[in-house]
Amino acid sequence: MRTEVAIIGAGPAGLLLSHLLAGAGVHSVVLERHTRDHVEARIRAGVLEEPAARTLVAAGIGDRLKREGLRHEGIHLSFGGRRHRIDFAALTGGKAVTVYGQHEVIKDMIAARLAAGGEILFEAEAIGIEGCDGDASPLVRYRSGGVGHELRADFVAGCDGFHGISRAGLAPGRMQALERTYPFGWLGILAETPPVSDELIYARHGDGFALFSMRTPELSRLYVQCPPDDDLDAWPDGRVWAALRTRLGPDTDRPLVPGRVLQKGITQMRSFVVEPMRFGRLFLAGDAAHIVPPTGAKGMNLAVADINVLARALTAHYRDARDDLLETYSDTCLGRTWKVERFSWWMTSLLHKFPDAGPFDERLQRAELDYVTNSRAAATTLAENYVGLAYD
Ligand code: RFL
Ligand code: PHB
Repeated sequence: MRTEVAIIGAGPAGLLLSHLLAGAGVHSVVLERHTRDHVEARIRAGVLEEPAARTLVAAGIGDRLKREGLRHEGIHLSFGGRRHRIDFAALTGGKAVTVYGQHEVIKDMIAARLAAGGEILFEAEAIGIEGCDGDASPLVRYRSGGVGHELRADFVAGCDGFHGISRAGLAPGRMQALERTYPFGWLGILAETPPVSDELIYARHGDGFALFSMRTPELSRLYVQCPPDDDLDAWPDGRVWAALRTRLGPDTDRPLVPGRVLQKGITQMRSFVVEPMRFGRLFLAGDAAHIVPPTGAKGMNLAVADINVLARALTAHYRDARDDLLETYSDTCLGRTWKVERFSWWMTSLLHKFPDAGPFDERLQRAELDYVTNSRAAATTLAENYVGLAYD
């Protein structure tokens, strides 16, 4: 099989790329190792920053997002038994974020691609990429239905997430992986319980971090900090609700009412960036190239930002025979990525209980929370990063 751009992975990065390329008349094939049902049911991110939501709307895949997404003009930081609101709209000239589940974005993008005749091959697992460094067309080998296949393309987009194979295709010796791990994880639940607040609550408590988020007026998404290697068995529902009640505290709009838990999982916390994000005709985007801890709600948004740059660069190649944007792809993406890495690390440091923190570190953390909730300058820094730094 032959295409112009071979895309590995049908997550937000891969699907958005195929959609934007199709809009520019560029042919692509998406290879996805899982079934359509599996990728549409994967519960992950929930917050779209302003530039990412604008990208989806401009691409014609934002109708349901505009209808069903919840516009949030602020968040709450909770500590010392009280909530403090960060007013995004007032601090950023009217900007906001949209609460809309990543799996809903995925459903919208898959439906739009298939309706337009786009090629997404489900249960097709890429197993090798060859010949990226040269003028000849690279080759992606994949397995589908127990049989090996080949996909030849002008370019390969590695959108296969943190555990994908694409990153291994970068030039050994000429790439660098930079990483920080954190001494905790997040236990997350999706539960049938009405939101305790109209906006997200990020809570710093002596027992550890907790986050209240939501999906719909009936469905809440809640997280508690847990040891990094904790087992799900250690967290029966009763323990999760008790931890949430303690850490979120009584300062909520409505009391927390335990409801049916629909989904439960543990996420490791990691910051990771690979440099450069390109090797010849292979371009990495999204989690394949970088990971952030979820405290800043940035993972899916970073994927959208990369794809914005990559789609523009590939379109310039095909439409205008210009390769300068492909040449600068990695530098352009890394410049913004590192600012988002900084913000996600900072939010994580601000709100979690670090097992080895002494009284000095705890006083500093508390001072930082006091500062960010009392200084307009500090609150503006948080707000402008949370609603999303502008694209170039
Ligand atoms: P994805 O979504 O991981 O998609 C990669 C796809 O590639 C497929 N794949 C392969 N396909 C073919 N052949 C292979 N060899 C393959 N290997 C892998 C996979 O099956 C998959 O379908 O990466 P992408 O597109 O870069 O998107 C990244 C986002 O999914 C991720 O950053 C976010 O979910 C992170 N994240 C959040 N991001 C936000 O922007 N806002 C949030 O509020 C937010 N909250 C979160 C999060 C992630 C979480 N978890 C579970 C990791 C909350 C959580 C709990
Ligand atoms: C979510 O709704 O899943 C969510 C919200 C904010 C975050 C992380 C996850 O920082």
